[in-house]
Amino acid sequence: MKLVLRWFPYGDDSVTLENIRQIPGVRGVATHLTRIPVGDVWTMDEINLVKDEVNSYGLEMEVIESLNIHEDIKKGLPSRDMYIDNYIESMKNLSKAGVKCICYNFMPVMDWYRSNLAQVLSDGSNAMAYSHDEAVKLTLEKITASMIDGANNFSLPGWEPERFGKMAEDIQFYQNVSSEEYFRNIKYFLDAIIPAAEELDINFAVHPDDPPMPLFNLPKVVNSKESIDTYLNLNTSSRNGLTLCTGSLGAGVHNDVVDIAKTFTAKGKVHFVHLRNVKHESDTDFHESAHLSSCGDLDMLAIVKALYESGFDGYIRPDHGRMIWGETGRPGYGLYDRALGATYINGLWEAVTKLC
Ligand SMILES: [Mn+2]
Repeated sequence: MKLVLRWFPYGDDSVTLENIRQIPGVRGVATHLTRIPVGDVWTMDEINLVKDEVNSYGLEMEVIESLNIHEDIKKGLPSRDMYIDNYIESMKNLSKAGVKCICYNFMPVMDWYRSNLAQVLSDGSNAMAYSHDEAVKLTLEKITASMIDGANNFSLPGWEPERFGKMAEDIQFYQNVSSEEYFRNIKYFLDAIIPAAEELDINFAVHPDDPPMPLFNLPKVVNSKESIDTYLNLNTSSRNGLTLCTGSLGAGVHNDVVDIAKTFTAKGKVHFVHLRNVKHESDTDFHESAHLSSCGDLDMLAIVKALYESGFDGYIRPDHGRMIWGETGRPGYGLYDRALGATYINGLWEAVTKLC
């Protein structure tokens, strides 16, 4: 496995590459060219600008998170073919730059959501939290306003400002889209890009819905063992794989994350892992906890053991951390708690490789 950390370029991150290179065991970053609008081609010049900066710190840029999918592809509009062509062009350029894994999601309208970006925990730290009862009562305007206000002036991945103006209209659009129709749009996309991924030696890794609970009656995509299976069977190439996000899946009390890790890693379908822990406050409500098993509801050792014993050889990153020691930054993406998470993951990995 290769350990990476998510990092945002163009000075849009409180964490520097100098910080990241000093975390033991971290080999590279998972990054995203945030200044290119969703749907446009990622040019060689833009890719190399970021890659050269990453490489200059002795770090690798083999993972992209995310190469976002234009809403017209998700909606199945005639313009999707042009956006798919652009997507493949970006993949070709990323491959030339040595990228091996692309994480993305197919969630309509909004990539992820929390009702509180800084819930104060009992130890005085704060973390992102979700209350389903609170979320369903909110209007779209209140939701977008709370995400912008809580972002501490950093961009939020998947909440690009150009999307805000169209969100209400997009939500309306999906009220008439059945789950079957939505999955046909996914298959259309996968059947177009997976042959390119095979040719370019790039693994595709879909990120689960985050949170797994439905909001605004939008189609859910990947939020359970069954839906992962359905998604991966839309195109059976090994390139059509999963980002096993333990926190996103673990937020659903119906999910056995150890079993999911075992099942899909054994099938060679897990290309990227986001390791984090969640603590449930009820069946639908949770906050993001420290990575340590005893801080949340997931058995992190059992998950890492399942990955190792099933032959996992992809990328792992610590996922969202809490804000601790007075740090401020992009919610979920501070330095300290993610560095502690990385160190914990290193410890778990060393233990399973030597003892199992
Ligand atoms: Mn994740």
